[in-house]
Amino acid sequence: MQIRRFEAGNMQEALKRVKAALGPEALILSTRSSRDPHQPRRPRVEIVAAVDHEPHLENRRPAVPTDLRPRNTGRCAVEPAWDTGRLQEALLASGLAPGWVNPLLRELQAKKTPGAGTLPGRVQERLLQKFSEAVEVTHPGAQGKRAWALVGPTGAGKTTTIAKLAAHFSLKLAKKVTLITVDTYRIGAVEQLQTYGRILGLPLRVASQPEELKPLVEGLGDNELALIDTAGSSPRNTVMFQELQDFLTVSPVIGSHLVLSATTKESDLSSIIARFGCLPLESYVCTKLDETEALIPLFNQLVPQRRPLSYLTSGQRVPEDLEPATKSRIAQLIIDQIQWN
Ligand SMILES: Nc1nc2c(ncn2[C@@H]2O[C@H](COP(=O)(O)OP(=O)(O)OP(=O)(O)O)[C@@H](O)[C@H]2O)c(=O)[nH]1
Ligand SMILES: [Mg+2]
Repeated sequence: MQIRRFEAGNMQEALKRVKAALGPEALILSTRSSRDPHQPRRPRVEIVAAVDHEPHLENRRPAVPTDLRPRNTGRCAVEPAWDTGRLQEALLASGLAPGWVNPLLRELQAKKTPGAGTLPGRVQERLLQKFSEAVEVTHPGAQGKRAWALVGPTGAGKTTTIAKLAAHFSLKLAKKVTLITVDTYRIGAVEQLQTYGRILGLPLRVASQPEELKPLVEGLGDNELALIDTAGSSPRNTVMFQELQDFLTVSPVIGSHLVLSATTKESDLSSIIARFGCLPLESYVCTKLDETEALIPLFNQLVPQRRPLSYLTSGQRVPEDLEPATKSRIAQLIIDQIQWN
């Protein structure tokens, strides 16, 4: 196997260099964005790629792979067909993690689709199917626990999502919902949830110690649901994190759901997920999908690892801007992020 490093000013250019040097079968092992050390204002992309044979490109294949050349049908110019190399380029340039793209392409290649001559519409259809299969979703309302705690970093949208869920379950599904907050840190946190409780006509309980939370959740009946609001925790705040863990492990009735904002940058998402991963997490709630055009960082962190998504939120309106996560919806959101040219 030959492994090489390539650098360029942007992803497209770096991928072009990989293809020129190693050929279309090159496997992308990693991608990294940084700054030019001599001109810090200039972005730089670094790709590490490999091939498991010696590339003899000039002998083996033409500069432009034949199946990418527009076909002469005798009628008019047709769209260039797609091969796996071009597809890999589009997926990586859109930000999908190489560790996700390469196995996906191998699967598609094994099934001989998309192959030479495949048109973009057909490629998208196949990808939609593949992404749908890859996405894990869960519906905690159907089989889950009776008390749900929403955890996550500060400002991720925990309290707002609790209000949306409370409205959904009490008004639409006639569940008896109790709001509980253990967030006694932030000034105004209790009042924020209290306001929602008043509007929705739901009781609010405050638990300032884990022992106070235990009886509140263990007495819940069949048609009852408790939604527990927690204080935003930074992955670096060890003391606060330990306290949160004490609350959430006080009863097996409690299931925890990690709230992640789509506006968080990928490296932060990764450390948040690692930190909160020590809690018994049942699902991931994705918020603020309306606030960014770049959803790939979030899906990079959730889909390839088969982390189950439960709800998506895309706006501040309570209860409208909440939807249960479905495989097809998420697959479509991923497809919509891909830059096809
Ligand atoms: N645009 C948009 N804003 C949202 C969404 N969800 C929540 N917000 C807003 O994000 C802000 C923070 O939301 P909160 O629900 O208070 O967040 P939190 O996680 O409870 O914050 P802390 O309790 O301080 O940790 C509020 O202004 C919400 O209206 C969403 O899906 N889209
Ligand atoms: Mg809050």
